[in-house]
Amino acid sequence: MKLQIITYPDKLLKAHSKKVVTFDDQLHTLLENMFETMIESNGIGLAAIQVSHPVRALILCIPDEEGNQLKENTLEIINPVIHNPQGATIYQEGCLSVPGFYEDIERFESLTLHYHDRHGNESTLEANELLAIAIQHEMDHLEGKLFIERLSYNRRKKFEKEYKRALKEKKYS
Ligand code: QAP
Ligand code: CO
Repeated sequence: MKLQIITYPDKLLKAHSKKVVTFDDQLHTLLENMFETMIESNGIGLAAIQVSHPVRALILCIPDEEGNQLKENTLEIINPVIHNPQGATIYQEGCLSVPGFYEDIERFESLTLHYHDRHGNESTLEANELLAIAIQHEMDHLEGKLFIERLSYNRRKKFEKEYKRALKEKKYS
């Protein structure tokens, strides 16, 4: 089932997501619905809060060399914690909750992630490049933070102006 993605400036996006404590069918259904929602919306990452569920769960599906997003390549990440973040890299980010807007954001270049899978089993992964960037972007959502909050004062002002105009024109609704 495709879920509705909430968009900026919806205040729920500012909520702090709570730890997942029960790894049950309800969580699995949420993850399935998030996958369908992300793929149908042409996204590579989605946090549960973006579909109005303030729990520490996110999914990522980085396209392969041919640009295909395979379900078996999807990462389901619950209660993540970043270890050993290193380096810096800049990437032009977007967000399904901020449609039509993209800006350069600086992130750590590599990191180790500790997390749980959908069954509650502990897992670890080493990430760099786009995966590392996507993890940091999605983990910001768990703290109620959007990438636009990482823009400089002037770029943020430019964003607010452009975004408000787009909303008025009802380009996205
Ligand atoms: C987060 O973002 C991300 O504005 C995932 O009209 C971004 O999937 C991770 C999207 C950059 C790593 C690097 C945005 C789709 C998708 C839009 C997305 C839009 C349609 C964003
Ligand atoms: Co986002």
